[in-house]
Amino acid sequence: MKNTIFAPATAAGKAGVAIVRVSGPDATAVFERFGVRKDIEPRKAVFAKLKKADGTPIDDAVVLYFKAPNSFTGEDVVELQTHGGRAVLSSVLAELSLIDGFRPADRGEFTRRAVENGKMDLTAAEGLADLVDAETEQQRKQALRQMNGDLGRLYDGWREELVRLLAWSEAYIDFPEEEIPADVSERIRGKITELKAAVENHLQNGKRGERLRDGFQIAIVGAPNAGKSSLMNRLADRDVAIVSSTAGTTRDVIEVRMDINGYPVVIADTAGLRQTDEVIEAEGVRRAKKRAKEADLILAVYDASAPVEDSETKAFQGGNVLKIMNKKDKVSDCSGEGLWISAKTGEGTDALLDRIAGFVENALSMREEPSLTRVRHRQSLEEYRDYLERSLSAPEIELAAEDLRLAMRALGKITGAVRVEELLDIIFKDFCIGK
Ligand SMILES: Nc1nc2c(ncn2[C@@H]2O[C@H](COP(=O)(O)OP(=O)(O)O)[C@@H](O)[C@H]2O)c(=O)[nH]1
Ligand SMILES: [Mg+2]
Repeated sequence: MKNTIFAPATAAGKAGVAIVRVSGPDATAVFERFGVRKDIEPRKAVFAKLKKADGTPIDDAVVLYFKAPNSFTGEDVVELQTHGGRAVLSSVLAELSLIDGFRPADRGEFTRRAVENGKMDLTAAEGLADLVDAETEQQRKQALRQMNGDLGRLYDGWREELVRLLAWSEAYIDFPEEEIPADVSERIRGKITELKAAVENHLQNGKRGERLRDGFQIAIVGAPNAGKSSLMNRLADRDVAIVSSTAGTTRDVIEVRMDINGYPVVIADTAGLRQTDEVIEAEGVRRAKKRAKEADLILAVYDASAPVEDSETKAFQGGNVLKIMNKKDKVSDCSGEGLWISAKTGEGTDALLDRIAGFVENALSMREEPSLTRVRHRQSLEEYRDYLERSLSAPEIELAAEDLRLAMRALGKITGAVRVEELLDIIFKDFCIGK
């Protein structure tokens, strides 16, 4: 018999109302324990005076009952909405832990039960976790979409197609001479080729979903004293990095998270690029270069007033590099190539922000088809694609069919149709308690 689990569903701390959620076969034992009348109708808010077993009052509360299977977890669920004081909450939790078969919920356990009871697939559960974590508007939209099953439906569609292809293959294997059209093997191959093209396309635009979850990465690079830290502070609108005329001040990578038009952006200020014998600074330069290599967008900052050419920064070229001429206020001729700004006065930084927003939007904006959002999706999808590919070059139809079965398994791992317990443990560890 399964335990009945309980946990606060609201964040810890003082608040107007706190919600404690109980789910499991014995959830309705709560009524008796707290001296609430037992004939509570499902889905109806009921006012109740919660009492301890010895009859002393705990708090006035609103009680909600969701009868299985019509609840979030698919089990009997009881919600106690009490006042949000710490003492009230700990008193309710202490009382719950005394009920037979009751125990505190693990991280994500409510959602895990919902998945196990077929209330949602794994991608939807992940979408729900992302929705709780969403910090920007676009992250929220993507998470909501995934929670509502868009991604799961896409993969289910592919799975159904595979089931059909497998059935055809098997008929072909079992009755090679009977009334199966001669071109069936060609038709199967054609369909597999289509599926493969679809997943390849999906994998390509997939980085967008992962980036929207983790943030678009921008690295500010340039020579010492070019004004990188000043620019970082300008963009973040606060003093995050130390600005100084002493070259080599910034040594480690300093990050700020920003919301640009609803998109999450991580801006990194880095150590100035120059040859140096100083060990710590050299490490800083190494980290700066590494960060730039991983970035989605590089802001290459030049000191427009400097008399010498900056060849280290010039090494950064390409479609994801924005050339920025800083210290505009110090020079009279601003006609050269690049975006001219003054990190000191703020001139030109609005235009720069617009340019950045353009890059971010182009990289992260939502497409018609939902995007994969996690490395684990990518890994399974690559596996799936490889099996499709292998089945196309299989020497016999029996082997091709086996590859299709393996491809189906790889897809099933993403949605949870194929259950891998360790995988579930990893996924739900990222959840909060009470979700
Ligand atoms: N006149 C002027 N000085 C600037 C500008 N941006 C930065 N500085 C100055 O240049 C020096 C180095 O700035 P900092 O941001 O620390 O450069 P970093 O080494 O590239 O991070 C400081 O003295 C800043 O005040 C600017 O746009 N105009
Ligand atoms: Mg600096």
